Amino acid sequence: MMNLSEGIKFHVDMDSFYSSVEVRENPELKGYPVIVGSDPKDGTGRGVVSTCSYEAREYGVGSAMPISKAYRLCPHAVFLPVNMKLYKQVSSKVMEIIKKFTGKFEQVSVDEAYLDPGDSVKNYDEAVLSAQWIKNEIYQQEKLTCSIGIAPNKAIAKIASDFNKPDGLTVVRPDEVEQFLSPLPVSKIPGIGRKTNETLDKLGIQTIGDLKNFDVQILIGKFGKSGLRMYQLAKGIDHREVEEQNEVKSISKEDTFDEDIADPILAEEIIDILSEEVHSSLTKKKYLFKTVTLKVRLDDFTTFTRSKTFVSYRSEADVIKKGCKELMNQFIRNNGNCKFRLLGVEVSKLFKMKDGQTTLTDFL
Ligand code: TTP
Ligand code: MG
Repeated sequence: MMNLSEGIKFHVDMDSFYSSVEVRENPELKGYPVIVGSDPKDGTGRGVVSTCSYEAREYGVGSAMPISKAYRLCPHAVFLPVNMKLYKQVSSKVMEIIKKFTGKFEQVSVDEAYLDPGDSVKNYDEAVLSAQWIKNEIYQQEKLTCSIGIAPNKAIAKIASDFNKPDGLTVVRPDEVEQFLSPLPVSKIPGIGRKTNETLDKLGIQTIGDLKNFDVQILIGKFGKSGLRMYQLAKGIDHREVEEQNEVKSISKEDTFDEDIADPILAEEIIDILSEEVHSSLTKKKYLFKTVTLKVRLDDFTTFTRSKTFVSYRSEADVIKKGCKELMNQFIRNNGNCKFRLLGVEVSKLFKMKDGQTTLTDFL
């Protein structure tokens, strides 16, 4: 049975993103097959297609295909180089529009994001209105289309946004999950790539319905943990939350040395410098920390981390320095003489100070 308490999730994905931006910038390209990727060099180019317009997709061209093959399939297409700077700028503007929507927002790539509207949307009808509002805003402001999926969880929302591209809006209500998923090919499940698809095919599994009815123990035997995960997704189960990423989880700085460092005094000096750098970034971003972590890589490439957590939030550079030096000396005591190839300093368990708060005293 579906878990109905998961709420409503949205997945927004821009249509043929890079090529749509190019067409917007050069309207004379509208309606033509446009392929964005590396130079085709009259069919001898060795790179790949990044993406292409829906007109080019009719010729069988698609993302990640060798550009030479794309050239063979559609030699009269307009081939354009990747202008990442432009796509990133447009992406930021689009994400700003999506973010305005009430609820939780999680950007997952240059052109897609999840939303959890929380209590601001009471039912699927209201969700549809919100999605139409988002689509409309993006189009009005950026002259670009996107597709949105609305479903009880992230995985189904993502599959739904892809279901009716371009300019689509697909809603999968909880009682429609099974009939929506079952006929789809397993490759529609996020994370199932070509190799997994082939293995599943050999087991006689073509559709998501086939996967759902398969013996989960055999799947676990073949794929381990991801076997269980794909089985759950086939049943429409996905408990992942929409995670807002504006929170910084840690701040760190590390250095790999030209020559391994055996002298503990020198290692301590390096820790002081790294700690100062971490502290400066911490202060700029206005965070307090509770945990300091030392990372070491030895001359044989083995890598260790050692942490120390304080009971209260701290802000001082000296606490980072002293904490990491203690951790290093402890490490040397336990492991004998060490030759360090890399040293790193990290602070985590962060707390963001509010505007106007400048010191720990303000916070306490
Ligand atoms: P996608 O959203 O996967 O593709 P898309 O937006 O071009 O088309 P669709 O309408 O099907 O969503 O990827 C977003 C961008 O990421 C895409 O425009 C180009 C880039 N990309 C690559 O550079 N290489 C790839 O293999 C893929 C899949 C995408
Ligand atoms: Mg896209």
